[in-house]
Amino acid sequence: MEGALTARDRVGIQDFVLLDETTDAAFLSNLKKRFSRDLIYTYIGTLLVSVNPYKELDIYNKKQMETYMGINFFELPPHIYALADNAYQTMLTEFDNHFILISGESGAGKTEASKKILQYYAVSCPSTTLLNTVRDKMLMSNPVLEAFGNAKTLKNDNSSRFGKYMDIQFDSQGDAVGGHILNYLLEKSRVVHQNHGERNFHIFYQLVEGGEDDLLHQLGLERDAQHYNYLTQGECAIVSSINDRNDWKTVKNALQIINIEEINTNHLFGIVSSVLHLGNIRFESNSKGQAVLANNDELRWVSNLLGVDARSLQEGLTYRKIEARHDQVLSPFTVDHAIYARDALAKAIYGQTFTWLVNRINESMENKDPSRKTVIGLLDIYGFEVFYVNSFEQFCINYCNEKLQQLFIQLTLASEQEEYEAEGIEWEPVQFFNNKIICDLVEEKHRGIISILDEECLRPGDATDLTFLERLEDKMGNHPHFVTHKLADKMTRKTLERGDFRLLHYAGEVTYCSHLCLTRQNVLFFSLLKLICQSKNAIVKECFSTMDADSRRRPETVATQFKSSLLKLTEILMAKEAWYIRCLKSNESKQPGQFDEALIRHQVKYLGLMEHLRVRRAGFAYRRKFDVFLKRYKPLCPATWPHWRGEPADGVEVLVQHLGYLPNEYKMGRTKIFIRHPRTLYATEDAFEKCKHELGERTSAVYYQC
Ligand code: AOV
Ligand code: MG
Repeated sequence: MEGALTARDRVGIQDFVLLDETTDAAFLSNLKKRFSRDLIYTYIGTLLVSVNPYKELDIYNKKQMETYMGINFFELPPHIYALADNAYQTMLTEFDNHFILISGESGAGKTEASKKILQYYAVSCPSTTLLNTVRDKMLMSNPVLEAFGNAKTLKNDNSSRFGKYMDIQFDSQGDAVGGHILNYLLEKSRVVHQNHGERNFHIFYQLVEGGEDDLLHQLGLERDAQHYNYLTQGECAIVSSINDRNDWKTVKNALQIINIEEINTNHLFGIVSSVLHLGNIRFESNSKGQAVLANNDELRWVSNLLGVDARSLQEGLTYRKIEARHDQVLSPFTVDHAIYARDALAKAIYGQTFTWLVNRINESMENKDPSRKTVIGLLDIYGFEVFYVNSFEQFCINYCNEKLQQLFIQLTLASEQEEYEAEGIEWEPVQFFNNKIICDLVEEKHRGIISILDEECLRPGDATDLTFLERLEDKMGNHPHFVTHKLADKMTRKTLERGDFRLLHYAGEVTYCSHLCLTRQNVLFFSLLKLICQSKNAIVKECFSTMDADSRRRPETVATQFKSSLLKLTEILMAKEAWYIRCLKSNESKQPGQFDEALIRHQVKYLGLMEHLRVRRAGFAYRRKFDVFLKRYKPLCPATWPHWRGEPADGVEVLVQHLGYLPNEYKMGRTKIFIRHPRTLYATEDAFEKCKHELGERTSAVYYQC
C-alpha cells in the first residue's frame, strides 16, 4: 500500500508555501501528517515552524549536523540546523548581523530550540584549541543559567523564568570567537512563593538533593527539601522528569568551565543557602502586636553565610528605621511587615546574584579581539502564559510576548507589504490583526497601564488596589482590549472578581490580579539595604556595593525598568537581519504523540502563521537591489560582462532574459528585482559558481575588482 502513496501523501509538504490551498484545515492536516511521522519541522518560506514532540528524536546528532552544513536551504528536509546554517552562511557572505527570534507559548520548545542552534554552531564552525574553550563556555553557560533561572511550572517542567538574548560573535573566517548575554527580568517572586504544582528555581533542589555531605553541613542545610518553607509551597519538590542529583553534578562542572573560582562557588552556595534559611525564619506577634523573632538558629545561619551582623539583621527584619533630623526612630513592624521585609531581602539577594552570574559568564566568554566581527543573536524568552491566578510576572511576560509579536508583524507582514507598495509591485493586500493597539495599551507614555502603575506606586500616601483599578478604569474605560468588573457586560462580569482587570491579548484573554501588580513593585527597606551593603560575602558585597545605599532617590519601578529594557532589545533586533522559528505546543499534558488540534489551531491563528503564509505565497521569496544583483551575476551574460553601460534596471532585464527567467517568476520594482521562488535564485547562483570556476582565477580577480 505504502508504495502507491506519493511522498507528498506520506510525509506531507515540507514548505507550506507549496500547499494546494491556504485554508486552516489544509495547514493543520499537513502539520498533523508530518507530526505523526515525527517530522516536527515545516517551513513557510524561510520561517521554521516546529511542533514540540515531547520525546527524544534521533535527529540532533553529529551526522545530521554534517549533512546540513553549507547546503542550500530547500535542498534537504526542514530542520533547525538548516535555518541555523542558512543564517550563518548569509552572515558570512554578506558580512552583516543576524538574529533568530524563537517564539511560542510556554512549553512550546523555545529553549530546546535555542540550545540546538548553539550546539550546531559549536560543532559546525571551524575551530582552534583557543576557540574551543570559548565554545565550551558558551555551551556550559546554559546549565548554569537554567539551574538559577528555570523552574518547574504547571506549563513546563523546565520553564525559563528570565528572558535571554545571546549574541554569538564570529570573526571573518566564521569562527565563533565570543559571546554575550543580556538577561531580562527574572521572576524573583518565585524565590519566596510558588503556586500549587510549581517549584522554586532548580538550583535549590539540586543543592539539597545533590550537595555533598560536607558542603551541606558547612551550609547548615538538611538533606530534605520538605524542611524548607521556600521549597514546599507548591507541594511538588520531587518531579519525575527531573534528576536534581545528576543536574547538581552538571552545574558544578559547568561552573568550573565558566571560570568561577572555588572561593566564589562557596560564596554562591552560601547565598543560595542563606535564602533557604531566611525562608525558615518565623515571626510571632508580642502583646503589643509587634513582630518578634520566633527562632534564632536560622537567623544565625543567615548572618553567618552573608557575613552580616546578627543583631542588625534582626533589627532590620523587625523594625523600620526612620531618620529624623538628628535622630533615628525605630518603628516596629507587624508580623506581616516583617515577613514582607524578609521576603524582599531573599528576593533582592537572589536576583542580584543571578545578574552577577550573567556578568561572570559574559566575562568568561568575552571576545578578546574585538576587531571585525559579526554576530548571530539568539532570543529565547519566556513564552505567553495564563494561569488560574495571574500576577505582575505574567503581566510582564505577556507584555514581552506582545512586543515580540509586534516586531514580527512589523518585520514581516507590515514591511513586506509596504515594500511591494513602495516598489510599485501589484499586490492584493493581506489583512492581519495588528497587536500594536495592545502594546500601546500597556506601554504608552502617560496613558498606558505601566505609566498608571508607576504613578500609583510613586504617589505619596498609600495607593491601594482600588485606587489603581479606578485610575485604570478612568483612562482605559472604552478600550476594546481592557475589561474590569465594573466595565464588563452582565455575562462577562460573572467571570471577573472586583479587584481584577482583564486584557485581551493577541494570544488570548488573561485576567490579572491588580493587588499582585502593586505589591510586586516592592523595594528593599533602606535599613536592610544598608546592612546588606556591608556583607562580607564577596558576591553580595560586589552586587550591592554598586547600589548607592545613601541615595534616597526613588528607584524606577520594576515595570518601567522592564519596559525600557524591552525598548532597547527592540532596537538591538531591528538593526539586524531576522530569522524566525515559531514553536507550537502539541498538547497540554506534555505527552508524546498527542496532537491536540484545537490547541494547535489556536496557536497557528494567534501567531499569524496563515497570514504569513498568504503574504509569502502571493509574494516573492527574494529581492535584490538592481545594482547588487547585476554586480554579482553579470559574468553570466555576454551583454553585461564585464561592464554594463546603462541603467542597472535595464542591465538586470537583459541579464534575466538571457538566463531564461519566465515572466511570472520575477518582477521589476522601482529599485529592486523580485524573484518568486528560491529555486530560481539557486539556479542562478549555481550557474554563477560554475562560471566563476570556468573563468578561472584571472578573470575572477577582474570580477572582484568590478
Ligand atoms: P519553552 O522554552 O518554549 O517554554 P522548552 O524548550 O523548555 O519550552 O520545552 C519544554 C519541554 O518540551 C522540554 O523540556 C522537552 O521535554 C520538550 N521539548 C521541547 N522541544 C523538544 C524537541 N525538539 N525534542 C524533544 N523534546 C522537546 V517557557 O521557557 O515555559 O516559555 O517560559
Ligand atoms: Mg524556555
